[in-house]
Amino acid sequence: MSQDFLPLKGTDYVELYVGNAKQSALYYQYAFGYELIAYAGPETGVKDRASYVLKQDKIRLVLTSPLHPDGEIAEHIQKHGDGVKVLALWVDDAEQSWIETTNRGAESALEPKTLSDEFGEVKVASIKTYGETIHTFVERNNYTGIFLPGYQPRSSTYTPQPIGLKYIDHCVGNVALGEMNRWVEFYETVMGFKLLITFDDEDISTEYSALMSKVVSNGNGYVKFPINEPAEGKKKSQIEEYLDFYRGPGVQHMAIATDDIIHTVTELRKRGVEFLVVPSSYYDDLLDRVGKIDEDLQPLKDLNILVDRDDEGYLLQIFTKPVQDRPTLFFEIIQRKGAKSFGKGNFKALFEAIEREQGLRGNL
Ligand code: TYF
Ligand code: FE
Repeated sequence: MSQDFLPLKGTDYVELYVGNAKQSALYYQYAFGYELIAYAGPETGVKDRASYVLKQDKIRLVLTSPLHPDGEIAEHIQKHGDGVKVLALWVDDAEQSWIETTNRGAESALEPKTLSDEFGEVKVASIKTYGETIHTFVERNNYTGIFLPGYQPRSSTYTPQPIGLKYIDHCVGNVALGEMNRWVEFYETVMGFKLLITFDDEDISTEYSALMSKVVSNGNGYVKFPINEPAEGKKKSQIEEYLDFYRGPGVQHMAIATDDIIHTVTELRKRGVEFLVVPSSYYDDLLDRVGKIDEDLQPLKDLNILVDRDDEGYLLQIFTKPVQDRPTLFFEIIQRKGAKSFGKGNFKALFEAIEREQGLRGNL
């Protein structure tokens, strides 16, 4: 086997550009159980923005707002609303990652550069992907600071209990009609990823919307990026609704892994996080479809958690409603019990639930 030219150690962080980072940070702390660990802003010598870093187990979220109406961040928010700007990847060599990918056709977003403070050095470099989203390669050479140079430790007087969110399982991109294969090829050619799964029209068209999806994964499987595009349906695809409101391609959902989905979803619901609802008939024949599972049926039904099985095991999953007023970014909570797939058996029930919401918004 040929050498992996882009070895990835996992997701380093995900950065969202949001209208009010101070308030978003409290939402993610309060509702999702993240802990505030770091901050950069005017008080730390960064004049044009404020960034809050939240952590839960292996997950780091960065929430950034501009302090002025002009500039790249403000323009991003004006156009897209709140959304994911950076999917940062943890590497051993940021410059080499940038060289390998730009040599293969990636467009640079940031040339390799070294950030340093009294806690050491971090090297970063970025390339563009779909829409205005970028990948930042992060090389942490024995860096002992809280996050990145420029950030200072920061805590909140509100210290939530973690609710079991462990790591990012996958991040999904929505791209324009006819562009899915181009982006799959980008991940294959430029980043050395492999095509893992294809979902075509047949797998996933409902009465209304339809979509196509291909999942690409890096060599060690730590980083998985499904890519969706709209397909012709009777009515407007959920992917088109996203593209209309995000004004272009972008991150549709992040799936976060838990080891105890019943606990995690119970806590999220208590704190007011809203989830998509499938009809109770979904549970009538669930055990016939998926066979024996460790969990009791009743709490799954009470919490509206979905279950699917593949050759290697089963998975439990649930989807939040969009987490901002535009019908764009949402979260998936997933617990894998052996299954490596994405819940194809749930697509119909899930997409019908998404379409009911789309209908309520008048966007079908
Ligand atoms: O990531 C996935 O493939 C699953 C299913 O619009 C999915 O979470 C696919 C498309 C979509 C919502 C969920
Ligand atoms: Fe997913």
